Amino acid sequence: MIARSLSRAGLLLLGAACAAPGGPGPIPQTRTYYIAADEVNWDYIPTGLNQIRGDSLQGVEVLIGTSGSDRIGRVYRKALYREYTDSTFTTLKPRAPAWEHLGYLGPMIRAVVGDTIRVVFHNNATQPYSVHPHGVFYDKASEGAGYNDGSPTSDRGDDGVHPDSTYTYTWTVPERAGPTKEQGSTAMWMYHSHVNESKDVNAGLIGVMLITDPLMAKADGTPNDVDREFVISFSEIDENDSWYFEHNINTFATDPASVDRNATFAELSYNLNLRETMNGYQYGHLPGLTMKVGERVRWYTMGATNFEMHAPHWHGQTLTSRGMRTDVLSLVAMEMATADMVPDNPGTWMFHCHVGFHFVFGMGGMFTVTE
Ligand SMILES: [Cu+2]
Repeated sequence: MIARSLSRAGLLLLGAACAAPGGPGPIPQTRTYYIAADEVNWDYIPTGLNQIRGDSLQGVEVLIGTSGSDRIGRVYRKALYREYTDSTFTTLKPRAPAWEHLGYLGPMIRAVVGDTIRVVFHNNATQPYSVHPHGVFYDKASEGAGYNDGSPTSDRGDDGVHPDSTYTYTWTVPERAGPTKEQGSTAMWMYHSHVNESKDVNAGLIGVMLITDPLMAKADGTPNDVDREFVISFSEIDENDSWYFEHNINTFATDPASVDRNATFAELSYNLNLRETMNGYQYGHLPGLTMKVGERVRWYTMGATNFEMHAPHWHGQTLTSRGMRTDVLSLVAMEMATADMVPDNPGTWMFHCHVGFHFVFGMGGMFTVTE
């Protein structure tokens, strides 16, 4: 506790030395986010086409992208974290165009080392859900996961928030939640529901946090050495293991009785519900990846919670990551990897998972670099 207080005091001193005139600079603050779990229908392939080829779906893509007597198709009921303007949870906060690409991911939670994050969580869904963060500092009343840890009842309200209920999670952001010197100005973490970790995340409840070094933070908390940030989750979403699997069969398959609910991982009918996505989009539908030549672009990537093994690959440019020049990263389950790019090659370029099966099953997108 003493160490945390000292580091906070140190940050305040540094903030006083570095803050821009009139600006709050890195002076610690509490950042409050109003986030609900909402049940919505999600379309993995909004145009129904393969946008990478610029052509109709073909072969197995047709089975993935269209419903039928014994299959669900491209639309599924999901539970997603969505941001609201205040504690009444009546007005959705519009997503800024720069973050349109987040897709099915929850709202971006941003903070600076020294800040406190408050997430006022309202459960609009039909299932108990929680908000469990990675990286930041939490006590047992804000962990968002319940297990045999000896917590008293008073510390268990966070474990699973019941439908139509609200709970406030409080997380502090000490230095160990921020970037190391080698990482640069920002660190990436995630948050997700952890009542039934696998079913909750496959239902869609996952999002990302970005933590900035206070010495490199602008007044709004964004890093001062980056022009454009993109967050891409290479998510294998196992709809067979979502809370809404039965609902989706009964709603979207035209002959629900004919659906094989007990298919194994080795069977095609199982794999049709294993959505290989980037932020919940398949076959080139991830929107908003636009940037200019010469901009300092930071890419945050991560895997999801299944049998993940991904190889994000950018065409046409190179990046630096972990001190190495590369154009391919590697991700296992819930792993996070960051890379910096200064685009020098204008055009529209493919950006996809290099695992062959994943790419065939839809894990591909494109980004555009303009002059
Ligand atoms: Cu992959």
